[in-house]
Amino acid sequence: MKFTPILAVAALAAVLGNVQPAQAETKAENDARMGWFREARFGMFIHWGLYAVPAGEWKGKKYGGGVEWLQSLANIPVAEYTPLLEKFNPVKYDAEEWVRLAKDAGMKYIVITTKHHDGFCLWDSAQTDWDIGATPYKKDLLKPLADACAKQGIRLCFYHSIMDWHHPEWGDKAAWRGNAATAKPDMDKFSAYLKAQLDELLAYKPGILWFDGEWEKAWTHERGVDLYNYLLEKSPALIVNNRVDKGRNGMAGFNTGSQFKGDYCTPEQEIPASGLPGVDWESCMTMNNTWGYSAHDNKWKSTEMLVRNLIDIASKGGNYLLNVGPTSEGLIPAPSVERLQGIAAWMKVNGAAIHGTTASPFSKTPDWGRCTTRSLPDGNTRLYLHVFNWPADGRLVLNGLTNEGLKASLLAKPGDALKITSADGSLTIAVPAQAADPLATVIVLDVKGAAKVQ
Ligand code: FHN
Repeated sequence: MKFTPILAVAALAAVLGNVQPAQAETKAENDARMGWFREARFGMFIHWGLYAVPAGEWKGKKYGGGVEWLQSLANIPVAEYTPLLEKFNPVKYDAEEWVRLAKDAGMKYIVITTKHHDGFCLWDSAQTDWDIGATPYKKDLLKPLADACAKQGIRLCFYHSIMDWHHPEWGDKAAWRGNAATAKPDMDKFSAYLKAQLDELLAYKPGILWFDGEWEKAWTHERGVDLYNYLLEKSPALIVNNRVDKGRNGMAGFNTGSQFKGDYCTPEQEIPASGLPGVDWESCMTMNNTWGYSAHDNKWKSTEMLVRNLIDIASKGGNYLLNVGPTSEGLIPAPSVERLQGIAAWMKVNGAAIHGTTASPFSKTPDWGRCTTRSLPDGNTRLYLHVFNWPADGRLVLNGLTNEGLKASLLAKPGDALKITSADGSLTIAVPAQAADPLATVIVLDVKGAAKVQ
């Protein structure tokens, strides 16, 4: 897990202020629009497309990293990549099962790749034949997911790559694409295609449009601003990430200036050292080392690491977007299912310590674990203490917490009160000899008023 040095994040905070809200939107309107996202804290990312067919191998060579990039990694010209259409036939696809897995794991939204960089579309678009309609499967893959999400109360959200290696008018050419022959690509034509496809996708009423592939020079800040405004005009409740524009600072994902559009920042494969007050953000991460399905990438993170990533991110006021890469038959890989079920077991007991919480009041990450916070209707504050390192002496010391402690217990055993003492500007909780959960044991502590930490 890579941490952004605190200074860099602090410097960004100085520049950043707030991520650029929609035009002429009041704080109250922005709070209303972003409310469900902040409450959610946890979502499922799905990278699915033709790249699941070769699954990270091409002409006998295995590729590492994000194998959704295989066309580029293996320099596969469009003409050679196109026959993959014939082999993409997800007959085992069960959208209901996918949504149930996500819901059980405590994920409140699902972001699926409607189109990745290779330009292949998971729905039958009127704008192109380079889509699911040209495969043996033929049927729209997004509609069953939309129906299952609606049925199970999960927000359906769409990833959409701006960069499009298949479209002849995409303005950044690379010889291997085989369509580099377009001498002067017309980005106005490409933008019209992009908007026409997004109009089709808006019909599914997505909660978020998750843009990506904005970094090539063909896409400009001006086009990003225009697209953001176009979408918010059409769908005022929509949330759009900061990759619609050109503001993100690489994988750190935070905007480098308030002129850039986007409703939240998007660190990738990393968790910032601390959140930024007033800035919405979401860390997207894989379970192994690839977004798209790879038949040979078995470097799976442990369930403990995934749960602790979720806790770490929530304690900094961010969301965790955790990825699965389904096979070309439509199955989520077994190791991913196993981890989602492990997360579900922890969330079943501890979900209240994640959903609807806000960042820790401790400016420094405690060495015993992490803290998430909930303001209570009576003006008091509930602290969820996620203990990774259980105190051997039975005393959990919260350095600098100067509030009066009202009550404490294990989240799993609300009826068994734990003794609270305060001295020398710290609050101490007497805890049982053993941790209840090796992944993280949560202690609930209610304190008087707003949390005060020296
Ligand atoms: O190039 C993509 C990559 O394939 C993957 O989709 C990630 C997920 O956020 N985004 C881009 C890399 O930043």
